[in-house]
Amino acid sequence: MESFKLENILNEKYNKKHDGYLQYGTAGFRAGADLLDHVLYRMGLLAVLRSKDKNAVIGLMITASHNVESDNGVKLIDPAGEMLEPAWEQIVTNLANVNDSNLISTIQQIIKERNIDMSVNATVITGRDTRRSSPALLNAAIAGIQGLNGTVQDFGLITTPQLHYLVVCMNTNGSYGVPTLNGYYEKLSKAFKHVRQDKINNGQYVAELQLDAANGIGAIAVKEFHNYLGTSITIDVYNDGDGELNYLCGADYVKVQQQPPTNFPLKPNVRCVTVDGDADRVIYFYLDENNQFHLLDGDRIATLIAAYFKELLQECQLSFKLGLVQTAYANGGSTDYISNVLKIPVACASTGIKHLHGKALEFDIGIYFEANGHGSVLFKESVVQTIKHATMNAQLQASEREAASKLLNIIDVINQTVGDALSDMLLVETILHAKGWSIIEWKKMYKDLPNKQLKVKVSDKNVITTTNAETQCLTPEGLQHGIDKIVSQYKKGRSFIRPSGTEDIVRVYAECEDTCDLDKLITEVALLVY
Ligand code: NG1
Ligand code: ZN
Repeated sequence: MESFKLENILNEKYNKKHDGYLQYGTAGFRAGADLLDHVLYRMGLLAVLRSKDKNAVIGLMITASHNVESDNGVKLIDPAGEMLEPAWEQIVTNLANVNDSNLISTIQQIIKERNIDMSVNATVITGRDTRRSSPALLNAAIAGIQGLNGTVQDFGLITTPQLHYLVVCMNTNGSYGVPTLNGYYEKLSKAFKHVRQDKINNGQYVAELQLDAANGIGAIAVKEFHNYLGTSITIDVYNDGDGELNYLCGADYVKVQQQPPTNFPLKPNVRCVTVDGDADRVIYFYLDENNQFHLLDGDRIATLIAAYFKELLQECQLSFKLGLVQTAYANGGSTDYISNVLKIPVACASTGIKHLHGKALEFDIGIYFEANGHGSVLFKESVVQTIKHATMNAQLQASEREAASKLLNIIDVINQTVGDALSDMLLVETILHAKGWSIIEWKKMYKDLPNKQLKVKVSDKNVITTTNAETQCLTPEGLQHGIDKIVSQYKKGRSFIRPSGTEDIVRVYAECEDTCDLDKLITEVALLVY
């Protein structure tokens, strides 16, 4: 492309108005919404380049997920629904931070270095969460996309996982699903209803649950789901948009604070579920008859799925490499149960869905979940074909074919393109229904070690670097030695420190056998960086 055409991309409205440095982190750019106008504009430009580079549809999602309402963010979705390729993260970070006077030359450099054919058509599909700042940021992104002559298709208010689904459907000519929101709701709910058939309740399982939507997009999506799910399940929605986004509610709040959301009626032993601001994380919880709060997080969800899939595979006499991927935040109780009781291999990945997703692909059936409730299950195409054959294999017994058919339908309940709170919720409901379990039976599977997370504000979080899937600190010197010394004094003690990729803080995690020791352990470790 000649440089005179590139001059079109100069747009005063979206000039950079501050000097702060922004980094494309674990989940794209996140910052105060007022700092992001030029970033969104430039991400629009970049999404066009990426689309041309891959000759495929790229997604651009405007959200800051679980962050406060005043923050916002953007992430790009690559053609197969995965997070932006790591090699491009530095390119994106650089583009977001250059001065306006260097914008054209930076774009030229990207085109040259990546050898991008500018004659290829570019399509970018966009979506946004319910933040007040999102529409203006969307306009900035659209201006950027159109500035480089890209085609935009805006899906408006949608959940992050819905945009991932749409990107994949579009890039696979519909073979993964119909590339519309209707297609998404239809695919998941049809499979969900098919597995439970007309039997709504089963054993201890009652098809009713209460959902905390974090005052975010999840409320809109669940209400839409109602139209497709019919009477198969009743979901009462709270924090459905009247209050402030993520404030004293939502999956992150419930998980980190280990307490129920506000504005939420609690009845003993009723199954409750909470999602985050862009509906990609899901956590279950309940209050027992003694008013004790119980949390069933991503580790519990992963364990439930793994145990059930193992059971189904045995029932249909199929043998695949089934594995589970966690992060260092996974409770030691869950890891122990999965590897030593279920005897399913467990891998540990760095925080951030792209790391878990990548590792899960190494298994035939890879289940991955962050403890915070973000996760999915991935099936190799050859596995799906084998299961399909088993459903029609006359040499198998009827019960074996039935188990295969159940498995096949369950695959369609799952949004394999990324962790999806609502799809994961339907999957959990499907499994609890099949087992005839209430939330209490589910909770009994294993015992969590008492655990806690703290956020510590430090002057420069990046002085802390880590290794071994973030379980150990490399720098500053002596920090890891300090952690080891403290941890060795606690039974089943484990603790680690890492800089957050989404907030300007350092996270401290600790677990140990005795609840009474927990505060002391985590405080001692936190003091090492305070
Ligand atoms: P950071 O801020 O890097 O810890 C958090 C979550 C991640 C992931 C991202 C993206 C924890 C401890 N960390 O990342 O798991 O979900 O946000 O939303 O929950
Ligand atoms: Zn989220």
